[in-house]
Amino acid sequence: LQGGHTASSVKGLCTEINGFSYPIDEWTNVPASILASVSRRLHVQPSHPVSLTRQLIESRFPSPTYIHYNNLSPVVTVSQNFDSLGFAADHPGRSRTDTYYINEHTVLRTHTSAHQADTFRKDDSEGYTISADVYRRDAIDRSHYPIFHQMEGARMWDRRKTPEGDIAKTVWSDVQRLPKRTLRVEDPNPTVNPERNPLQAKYHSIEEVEAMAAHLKRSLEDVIFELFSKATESAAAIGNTEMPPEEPLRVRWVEAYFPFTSPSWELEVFWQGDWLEVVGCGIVKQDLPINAGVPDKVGWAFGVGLERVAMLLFGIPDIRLFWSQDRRFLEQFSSNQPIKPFVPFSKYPACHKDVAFWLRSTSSSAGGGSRGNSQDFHENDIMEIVRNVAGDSVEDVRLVDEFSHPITARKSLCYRINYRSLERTLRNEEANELHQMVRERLVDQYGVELR
Ligand code: FA5
Ligand code: MG
Repeated sequence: LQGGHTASSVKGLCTEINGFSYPIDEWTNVPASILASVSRRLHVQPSHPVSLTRQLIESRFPSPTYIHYNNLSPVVTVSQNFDSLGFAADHPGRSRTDTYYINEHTVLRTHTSAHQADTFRKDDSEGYTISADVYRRDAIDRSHYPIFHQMEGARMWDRRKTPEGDIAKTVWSDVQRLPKRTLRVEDPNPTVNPERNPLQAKYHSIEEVEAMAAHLKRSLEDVIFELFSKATESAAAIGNTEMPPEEPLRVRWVEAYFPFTSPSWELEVFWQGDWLEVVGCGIVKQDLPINAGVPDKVGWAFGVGLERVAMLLFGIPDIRLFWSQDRRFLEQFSSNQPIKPFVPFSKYPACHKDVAFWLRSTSSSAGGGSRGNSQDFHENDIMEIVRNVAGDSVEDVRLVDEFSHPITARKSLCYRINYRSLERTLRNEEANELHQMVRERLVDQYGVELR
């Protein structure tokens, strides 16, 4: 498997992570390849682009108002990751096909929001950011990786510290102190929508939520301006003039849903011809501060994908590159120089190989979900096998064919695996060997019948 030295390993009936030992059980699904990367912590590696991006965003949330946390352990309880945030018991994010379980009660966090409740409880500051590695069983392609980095941010106001407990006026005066940037902002929806984006009327007045929403939106627009005006300069420097620097940057606010905020939004940025979702955010559901023993605090929270921003900022074309230890990658970034666009090293040849198979027939798969979601096979399962066998030597895995036998109703899937290293040319025998191993594991682990 990838990664020679590691701080973590699966040993006997326990998993060791950063010196702590966790008993395994029938929920355990964290492979050694993931454990081997837990110690990498790209968000705090000096001069790494994920770390530089973190620092740029943190600089827009200055102390003493905001405290910056960068060292929280990735091992959290199911309760921290899901229950404390109000995720329903049957939320798909909880399933073993989507989340890495260390055991029944313990997971690798799937988002930095896992620390919201604890931070509200412990932290007496007005705001914070939390940057960290997060883990998701997910598809394989150029913008998805099973480990990525998020930054969570929050700003809270305390009713006990404001006259008559009404924080609207205080928040508006804080809004006035935020920088006002020249962005073209599209924000067509009212702040609340009774069905899709409701006010938490039991806890907040509409005036308070209008004020907090303005503070949230203005704060994030400031971050986007800071980052993307730098990225624009950087793109112009390499002659990429698809977005001329003199045009104001376009952003738009879109209604969203998260179990732990209401109302909620996503912020999208118009970047080189496309609208890109970069941030999810909203007004914190009051259950969180109430359950954390700080019922008088109200405020907003956001979560941003750091790789997604870094890819735009530095023009990095493939998310696997962040994990590269190749000097041709690492030496292009430095905290002492302005944002400089990444110069890709030569692209090595791709090698496509298909694997087609019949799923084991189960009564539940007849007429069941799409994309191979029968009871004993999920698309993320083949993604995981490919990752464990071939690591970063695979660029993407795509479903290219799917059909059900007209009489037996058995389902057939065909996936195309694109073998391509970022660092060297793969020999054909190497790719064949990897592919053979993927085929064998599909049979061994999921009982499929190869075609
Ligand atoms: C969340 O994770 C919420 N916790 C964000 C949030 C925080 C909302 C606080 C409200 C309040 P989401 O699953 O959309 O939301 O992920 C946030 C960002 O992570 C996405 O916008 C995207 O930039 C990034 N992201 C998601 N999956 C991947 C992946 N597999 N690889 C790389 N980046 C990803
Ligand atoms: Mg999202």
